[in-house]
Amino acid sequence: MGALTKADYSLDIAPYSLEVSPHHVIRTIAYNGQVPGPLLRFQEDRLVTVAVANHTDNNEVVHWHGLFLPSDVDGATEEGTPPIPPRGQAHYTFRPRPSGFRWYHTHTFAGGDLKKGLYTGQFGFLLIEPRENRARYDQEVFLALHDWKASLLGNPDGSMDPVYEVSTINGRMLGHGEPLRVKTGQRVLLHILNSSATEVHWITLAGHQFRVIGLDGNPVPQPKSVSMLRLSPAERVSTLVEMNNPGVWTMGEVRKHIMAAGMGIVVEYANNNGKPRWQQPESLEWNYLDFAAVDPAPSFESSVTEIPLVFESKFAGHGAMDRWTINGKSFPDTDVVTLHRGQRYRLLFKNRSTNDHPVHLHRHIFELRRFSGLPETHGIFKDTVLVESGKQVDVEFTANDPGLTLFHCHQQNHMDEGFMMLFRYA
Ligand SMILES: [Cu+2]
Repeated sequence: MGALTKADYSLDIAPYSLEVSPHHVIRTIAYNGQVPGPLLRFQEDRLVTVAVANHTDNNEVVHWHGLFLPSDVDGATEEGTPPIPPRGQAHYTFRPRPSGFRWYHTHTFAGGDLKKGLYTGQFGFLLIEPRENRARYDQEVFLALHDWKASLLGNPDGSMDPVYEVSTINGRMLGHGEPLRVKTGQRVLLHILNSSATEVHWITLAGHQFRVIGLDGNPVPQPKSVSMLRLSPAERVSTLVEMNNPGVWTMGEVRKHIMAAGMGIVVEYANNNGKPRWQQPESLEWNYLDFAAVDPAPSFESSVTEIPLVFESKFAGHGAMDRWTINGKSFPDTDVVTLHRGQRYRLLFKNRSTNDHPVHLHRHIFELRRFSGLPETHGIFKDTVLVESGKQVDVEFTANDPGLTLFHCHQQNHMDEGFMMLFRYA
């Protein structure tokens, strides 16, 4: 490998022992011997090269989540990105865009091996700096929610799902990481990522409100203060917190057993000490539409091509994980949807299963347009949306990035069990 220029980054994928607490060391795989991996800051549209070395015994690939990249560097082998063989190397060279809070992670198959894929520590924050900074803040903090030590647990119907022993924020259990140190009067910009392989998380900061300014790294039209955030796998929330309640507080998972498993972080004001205080949020509501544009949504246009996508599960036998289908077929046998460049599409996500699904479209950003039983909405742009059990969510995007494009549920066990399909451009 040639010498790297100063603007470049390198990632080493290798086995790593993560000390989540003095009593818990987790054998996993990480980038550059740290969890999360290094924070990558890219300038929008400025060519960058990331050199990746794979020191493991398995094929790897790095996906740049939320970016508009050519299929051969996007980081999904299904789109044609070459895998990085064991002990091999790859260079990813691209112009990062759009600006915003993105992330990078492995995009490999795990199947029944719950120590592979997104069950590992292979994830990191990626910030694409805009030409002008919009948010004003005193401190910028990146937090990743993750779950560890997965095993399969039987459901009443005999099918299996992963459950976890340990949950962390930035690779540490509550009380075992550095506290988040703040000062009275500060405005702290929190960029929160759910990097869990399969779990949705609900987060609150005792004594404080979150002013949500971005979803999946994209500014929302109507920032609003809430007492609790919900993040499904792969989702990000960017939020400003006014540090106006001096003390020592806990930020963490609203569900007691998940916080007990470690998902929390102490927020400590300067010159304060003592036991961190915790309180349940006033409201346990989360609704994407709280942040939508307030002016009436443009009505559904007939020039938009609708693509209905029906999600269903198939019982695969006692002791097995369910199989998943889109329009009746499992990957790699799912239909390939043909897109025409410049055309506007409306994806109709119809969830006819008993699970919620965080579905993700590669290489594009879509606009939330309608949730079951509600009027049209607009102004919220995302790359991942949680489609709740039994519900329908409609999103729109313009086909403007030719190349093979993967669409899948971001829950590792669901994508592994067939919940994946490809779009191609005509
Ligand atoms: Cu799913």
